[in-house]
Amino acid sequence: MNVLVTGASSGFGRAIAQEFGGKGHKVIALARRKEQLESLAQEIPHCIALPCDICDKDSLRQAIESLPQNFKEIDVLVNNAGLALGLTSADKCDFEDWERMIEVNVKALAFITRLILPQMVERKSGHIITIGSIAGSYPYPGGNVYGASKAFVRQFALGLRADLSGTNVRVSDIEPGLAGGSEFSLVRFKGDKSKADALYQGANALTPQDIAQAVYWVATLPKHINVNTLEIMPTSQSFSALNVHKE
Ligand code: NDP
Ligand code: 8X3
Repeated sequence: MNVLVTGASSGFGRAIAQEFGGKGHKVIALARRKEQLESLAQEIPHCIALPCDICDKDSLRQAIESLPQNFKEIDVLVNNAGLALGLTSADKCDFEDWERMIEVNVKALAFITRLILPQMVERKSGHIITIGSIAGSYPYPGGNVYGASKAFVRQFALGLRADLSGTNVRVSDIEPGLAGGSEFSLVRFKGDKSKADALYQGANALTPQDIAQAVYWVATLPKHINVNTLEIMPTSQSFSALNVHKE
């Protein structure tokens, strides 16, 4: 299979690229940081590094068009690139953080999907895999726009399923909970490593490899099976009572 992974320079995306690449699939690794992509490409027998900002529509279109002939047919698009910025209450947070999350998690994800889908529909074959989050289903303080963007991802994936009826194109939304081993919290806390590390201390969180294996499983199931949504938490994470504020 030819697998295009967005956000392949770190965390889940890198592990997903390694998982598919290690099993003999051809990987197109997309992210902004070229060096990280090139070091990944050296580990994988058939891998192309595609340095690109997915928010830049023209560059993205050109990058996809520039792919060599044997990488042009995308069998699996893994929409993994995404970020959370801040964990501040909606009345106090930085509006630019909200805009950035919407740009990357919502608009860029929708655009790359729109770019790749026609070739899948034409071939009557393909799989769009989105990386949503439990934050799209369960609200938490400070999750505001991040959670809303992931609710979009979930509903977009389900909506695609409806549109793609009869095309054989599959769509799956993988929804992880707390996962360490990536740059997610470092980005969310704007480089504050001690804050990021503290979140995972003793939590026995999910790892990027856990998510990569789930993505690989979903993508390699027999063609008549479509996993719509797959919610995954570390065993250590569970639900809590709803908050009631008392005077
Ligand atoms: P990382 O920060 O390690 O990875 C994010 C990736 O997205 C990086 O490779 C980054 O690459 C890429 N990216 C960000 N912005 C852009 C852009 N504009 N253009 C291209 N690539 C971009 O975090 P994770 O691996 O943890 O996160 C991956 C996905 O999983 C995200 O969508 C996240 O929301 C989701 N998720 C994470 C969870 C967690 O607890 N870690 C849990 C649930 C979901 P670069 O900077 O080089 O561009
Ligand atoms: C990342 C998981 O719970 O930090 O999407 O929002 S969480």
